[in-house]
Amino acid sequence: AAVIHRADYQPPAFWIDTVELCFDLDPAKTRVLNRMRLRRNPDVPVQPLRLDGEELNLARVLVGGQGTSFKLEGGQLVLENLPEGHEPFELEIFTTCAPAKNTKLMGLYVSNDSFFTQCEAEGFRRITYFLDRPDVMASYTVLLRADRRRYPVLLSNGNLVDQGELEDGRHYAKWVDPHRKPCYLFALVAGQLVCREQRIASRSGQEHLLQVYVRPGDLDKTEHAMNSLIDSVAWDEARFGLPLDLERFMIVATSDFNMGAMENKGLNIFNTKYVLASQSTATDTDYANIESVVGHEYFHNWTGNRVTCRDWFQLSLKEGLTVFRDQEFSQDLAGEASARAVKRIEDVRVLRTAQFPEDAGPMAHPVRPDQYLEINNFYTVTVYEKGAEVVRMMYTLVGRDGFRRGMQLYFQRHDGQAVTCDDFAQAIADANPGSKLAELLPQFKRWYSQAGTPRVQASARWDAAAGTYTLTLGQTCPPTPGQPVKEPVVIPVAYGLLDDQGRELASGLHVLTQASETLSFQGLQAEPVPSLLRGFSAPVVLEFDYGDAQLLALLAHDTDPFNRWEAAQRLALARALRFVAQPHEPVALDAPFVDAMRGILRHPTLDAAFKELVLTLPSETYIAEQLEVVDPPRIHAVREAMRQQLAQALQADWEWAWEAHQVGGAYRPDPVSSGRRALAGLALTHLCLAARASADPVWPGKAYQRFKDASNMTDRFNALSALVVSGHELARPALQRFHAMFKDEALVLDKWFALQAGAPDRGGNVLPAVRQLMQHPDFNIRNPNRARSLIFSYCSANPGAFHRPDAAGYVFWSERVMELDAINPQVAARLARALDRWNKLAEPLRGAAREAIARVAAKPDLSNDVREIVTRALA
Ligand code: B3K
Ligand code: ZN
Repeated sequence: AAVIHRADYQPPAFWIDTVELCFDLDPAKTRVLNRMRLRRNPDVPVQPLRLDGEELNLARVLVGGQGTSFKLEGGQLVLENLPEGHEPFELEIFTTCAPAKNTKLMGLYVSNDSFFTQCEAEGFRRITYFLDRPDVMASYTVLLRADRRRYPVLLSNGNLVDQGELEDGRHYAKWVDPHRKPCYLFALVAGQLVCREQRIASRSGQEHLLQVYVRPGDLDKTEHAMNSLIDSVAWDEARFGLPLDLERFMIVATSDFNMGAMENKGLNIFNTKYVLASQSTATDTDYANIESVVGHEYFHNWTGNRVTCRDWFQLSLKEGLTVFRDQEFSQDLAGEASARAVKRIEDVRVLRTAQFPEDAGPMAHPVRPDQYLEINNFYTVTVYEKGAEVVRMMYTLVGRDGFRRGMQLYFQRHDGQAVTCDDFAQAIADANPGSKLAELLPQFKRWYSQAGTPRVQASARWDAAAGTYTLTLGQTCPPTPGQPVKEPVVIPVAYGLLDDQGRELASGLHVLTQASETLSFQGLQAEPVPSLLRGFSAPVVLEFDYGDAQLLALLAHDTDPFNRWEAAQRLALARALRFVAQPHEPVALDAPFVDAMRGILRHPTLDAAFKELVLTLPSETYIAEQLEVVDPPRIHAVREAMRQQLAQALQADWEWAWEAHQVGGAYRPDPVSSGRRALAGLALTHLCLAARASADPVWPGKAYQRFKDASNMTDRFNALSALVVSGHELARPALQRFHAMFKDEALVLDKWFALQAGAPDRGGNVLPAVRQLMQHPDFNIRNPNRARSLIFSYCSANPGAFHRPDAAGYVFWSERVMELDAINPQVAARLARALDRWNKLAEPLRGAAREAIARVAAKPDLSNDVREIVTRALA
């Protein structure tokens, strides 16, 4: 297979106007008749038609009803003797495929006796021969035929126009999608499903039918997903003037799914993890994730489906923008400013712990990549989350109303088209003449073309005699693979200056464009404290040599909640880095830091959710990113020791926090209640940790009691987790009991596996436990959720346990990557990325990790997916 380059884009040689698909669904052998109307693209030189296909059995090809000659070349079906001229002609292709054998979960596959499809990015070619590229948009008519008893529900995109009985206990359903679409948005579902439905009216009075389909027995877990969908429809109409354009909008849940969910036109297919919720099985975080993923897929209906991508290099056109939209949706639903800030902090935490490392490692790529071997490897945090930050910077530069105008112009210009990231940026800029974005557009667009996280170096000078404060802001960006030299980008820096009483002396937005710029402030009485990059106004690393006193002042007074949290992170990070660098000194937290933490925990007015974020130490991954050479077990030991000290030093405060944040009444996953439960949970963990030191059984006993009596999964799981994290002996019976209680709840069992695989390592005990859990009757490596819950939780989310000096973690990793690659290359390639940062590891880990990657790379029959990851890692 060859590397694909963005610069090689060519428009298609043919257009496909209409597609009629007829399916005879059978798990072993499904027959697909594909009747298309095509015509030559007049803008392209005359050439053969090359249709993509994969793992298909070809039975017949007819052109205009007549047999024709064809070739199969490298998987493609090549037709040379097609009618000349530009008149449309009819092409019929008859193929079969084997959905029951489809373990890759791309194309048409079977899960729990039902049929599902996944076509993005290039799965449609596993269903029929086609121009499998997003710039070919066609009108679809779909006829589904299947056994009535086994597959009573038959769904596809658009409107149901006909249904009825056939011979031999079979039945049929015919669907017509009123909207043209690229084939990656095609979907079908067939099986024994039940649905919750709701009729709604839009602002204009238009009626719509919303449906959420699940397996019988799961209906009582669909209320939250339905409510999230209703909220999404209303939000997009209110905030962006974008209405639902379909009579019927369906969501279907499946437990075998490679990712979170898929925005197929009118027929979204979801991982059960992002649909099913009840208070007894789902945590507050699950509820929040469902809301955001339901929103995300729904918002794709405009940003992705109505306007789609010209080619897959433009993926962030729809993904970055849609993540930005789902983030705004969740913030708007959260309501108050403080709850919005909590969501912003959570989003930035994801960006910095997952995207920054990606941008600094072997897989670094621009938001709009330039090349790929396997496009599925580029559904990344860079394309999604950094892409969303790029959209957010545009939003910051043109303002809320300006951004809405820009979106309107984007749809006016491009509705029904397949376009590029440039087209989007141009529309936002053109709708805002005179804005900084319009003025700086070519430079701004470097955010799309340059990989790597820019660093902003800030320094300050205080001239007491003149009362002048001067800030110098510089920017640099480290080289990334294939991009040795970087140009300056446009960096919106939101800032404020505080006096020593915490009063705000100045605030504003500085748009940094040069390698170095100076700002000065006159007439000040005393040296101010700078609050820089408020709200995380750009996806950069801010380097400023803050002193403790300044950070403590920001933590106490900043009006920007993001920077208040950030001040605490910086205080904790500075300490963690110091301890990591001094392996022979004891890890001892200083009183000012502990007192500041106590001050936040006991603060009379701050939200519980915000307190929980401030009192959570920076993650091991984030600490590791600050270092040139990384020893993950050492970082783990330092972070654990810091947490242990906070547990003991603040014991009375944690006790107060636990008591004061109990939530009574009916369960509600709203931001206030969730925040209280989160803080109480954090308190309980610290109390169990403190009990470890004193051997006092009271708090572990209380945790066990709470674990047994909890009336919701959040409290129950937090209590269980407190026992596991503190390593208390009650963890074992609690885990057993938890399994017995939820043995029939797949999503809860995933939590059970994940908790054990992610537990703090004590003398190397986690890997043997993981190996043993691989033998558990409930483990199944073919189910992506289950594989992720056990294998990924260990390899990707538990650095202290994974990076063992004996390299046994790496051996386990290489075995699993190769085992999974034979089943499901997409999942295998994700796992392969667990060793992305091997080059930074301290010896002997570094050498051992390299060897493990080389072992995988040496396997002869690797998928493109895994090959691309390991090749880049070793480059
Ligand atoms: N667009 C899909 C992701 C498809 C992934 C293909 N490997 C889900 C989403 O981003 O909404
Ligand atoms: Zn998306």
